[in-house]
Amino acid sequence: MAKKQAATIKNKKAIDLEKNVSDATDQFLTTNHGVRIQDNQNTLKAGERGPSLLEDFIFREKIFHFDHERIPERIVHARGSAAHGYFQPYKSMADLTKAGFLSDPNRQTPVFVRFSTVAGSRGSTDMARDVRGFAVKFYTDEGIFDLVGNNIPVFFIQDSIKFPDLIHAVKPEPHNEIPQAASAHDTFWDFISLMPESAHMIMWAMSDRSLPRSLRMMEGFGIHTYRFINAKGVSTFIKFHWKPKLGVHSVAWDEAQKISGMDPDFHRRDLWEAIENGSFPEWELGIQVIPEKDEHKFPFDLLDPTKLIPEELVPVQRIGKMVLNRNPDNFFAETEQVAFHPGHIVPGLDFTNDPLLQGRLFSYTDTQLSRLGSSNFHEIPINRSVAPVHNNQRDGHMRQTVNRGTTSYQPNSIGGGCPYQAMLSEGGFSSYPEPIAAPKVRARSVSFSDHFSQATLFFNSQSKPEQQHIIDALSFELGKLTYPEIRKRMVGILTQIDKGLAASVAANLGIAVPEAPEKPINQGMPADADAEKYESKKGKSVIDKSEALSMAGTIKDTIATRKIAFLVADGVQATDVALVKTALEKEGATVELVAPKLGAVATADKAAQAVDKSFLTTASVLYDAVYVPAGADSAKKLAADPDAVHFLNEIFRHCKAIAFGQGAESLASQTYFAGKTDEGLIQGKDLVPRFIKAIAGHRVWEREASRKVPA
Ligand code: HDD
Repeated sequence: MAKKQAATIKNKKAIDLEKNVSDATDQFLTTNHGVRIQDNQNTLKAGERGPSLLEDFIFREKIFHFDHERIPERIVHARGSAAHGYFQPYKSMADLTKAGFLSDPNRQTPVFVRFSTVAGSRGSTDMARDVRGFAVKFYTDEGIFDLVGNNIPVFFIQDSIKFPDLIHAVKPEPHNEIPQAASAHDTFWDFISLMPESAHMIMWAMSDRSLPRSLRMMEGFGIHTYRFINAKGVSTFIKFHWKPKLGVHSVAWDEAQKISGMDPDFHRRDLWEAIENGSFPEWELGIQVIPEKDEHKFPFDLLDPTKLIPEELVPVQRIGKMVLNRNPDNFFAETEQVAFHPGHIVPGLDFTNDPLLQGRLFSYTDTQLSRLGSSNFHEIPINRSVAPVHNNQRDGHMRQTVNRGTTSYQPNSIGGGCPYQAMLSEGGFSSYPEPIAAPKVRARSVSFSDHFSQATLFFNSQSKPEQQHIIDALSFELGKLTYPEIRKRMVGILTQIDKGLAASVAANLGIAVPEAPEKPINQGMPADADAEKYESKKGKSVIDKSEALSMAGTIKDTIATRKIAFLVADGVQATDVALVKTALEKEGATVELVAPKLGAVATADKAAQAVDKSFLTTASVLYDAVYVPAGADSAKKLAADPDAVHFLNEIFRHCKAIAFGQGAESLASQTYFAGKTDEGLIQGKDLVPRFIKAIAGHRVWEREASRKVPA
């Protein structure tokens, strides 16, 4: 059913891409020039045992192509996974923007979305502690719009001239290329400890937001303030949000590290499988709307990308939904060659002067040239606009378009003046005429200098377990450093965010809390600057807490797409397996039977019950919950199997739901959580509904406070 549904939703872009699809079914093997190949097993030789001959054009072409198969990976966001889908607005937004794709609730706009990690190479683990990229390409009728965001609403730096420094600091260190896909090393924290403007972002990056359970369970953010422009030319400031229908959920750090070993493709596989199973991931597009007159109403600057607008001050309006319903046909052609650019916008949208956004507008075109190798990268099928493209740009490497006619200049009379400019009423893009009268300076506005109040707001808004995870993450990362002075300097920065946080991290690091942060703490100032002016300050946040910043209150009413392990051995009760499995699957979860070995187990009534995985080929960290089905014999066998006991201890340690069918409770006595109770440990009456509720609740994080068990 899933495939069929995906096929019927195939959209315009899919049809467009199909022009380039190659399907070898029932076809001869040929050279790139169409010559049928008779022998693809042997090179041409002078005699069966003789040397190869230079004239072997078939071999030469094949090896030539192979030798050039790789293109440079992205400098950042190299590791990614993507999917096709569509976006549809709930209602017309014409009062705020003239963008066509937001004006008609009946219009579906094709999208291609690429999720990514930032620091790691193309082959690195999905489960690194890292920010996730969330880049959406809208193939609108008026041209391409790319919303190139992240799963965190703020950024490390305020000015894009610092981007190469930030990335050099976080990437593996240059002398030994260690560590891969990790920020827990000297150069990153050296840089961060000297850049107080990173304080807010660091709180997010050290929180569980950087360990998503699934790409489908992440929020997305446009980060910068953008503009909507309506047909009358009125501009309104906008912040973009993506809100996942399944809620925002994360894994535990210990779990993340183990997943990296068990299944480094964890997120990629999860996204792929969900779409193949017809459980199409969905997000709602949200906007925060700030009228021009309110630009200076906030105690922070709307142009500062290290700040967010708390939802309590400006609520997020949900204006449409995005559904991902089709996996790419070919990873390289689509996911690797897709080229995003914040500068791809359409009429009805415009930029602000956020200095990070302004730098990005310059950077991304450059990257496409060095990565894809040609100024014609827009002609690669995945990058092509569905709106017609006509201009006087010509030629270049790998040009695909065959332009007809004799004119490639404007004005011309020979070509009838074509292509001609579009008037505003004909959909021509014109930039918002923002008045600017200013001296040319290299400087930053003092309105950017409060680096701590929103970091504190974020920390204060977290639940107790979330706060503990931030303390643990900072203790882990700073604990990996080899320069004690960087640790100390970093703890000094933490004192500006929260004294308790600084004290807890310092205690874990075995150092004293510095009396005052190092001065001058902002190394980001120009050489001969007025130090006072550039000093980081802590302003006052308008609110003390913002619920939207915590994941504690996220959607917890569904177990759709959750993966549940059933531990089984000989003697398991088949009726109980079937009953609980059916109940969970009815709610959209998937169930896998895990046994000591592959094949089948013998049920209590001597039938064969096929199993999906063995303890050798899977692990608890790849599941959201575990059920031990009824059957005293099965439970007894599992109790004697160290792998089964480890499975249970580990899933307990990671705070997931555990349920025991009738007669299987005895297995708990072999575990480290024997005799314990909490809402995630379930047996007895109303088992199924209680189990479902516990899985939907995601984790019993409170368990960690008192009951960490060895696993
Ligand atoms: Fe960037 C890629 C997101 C700041 C320069 N960026 C890239 C991707 C995402 C972001 C999601 C991957 C897109 C894909 O999947 O292909 N970048 C951000 C966000 C930023 C940000 C949310 C801050 C708010 N980036 C940023 C700055 C610069 C760049 C300040 C440079 C001045 N980013 C790049 C790049 C990349 C890129 C080097 C690498 C690959 C690419 O562009 O296509 O040009």
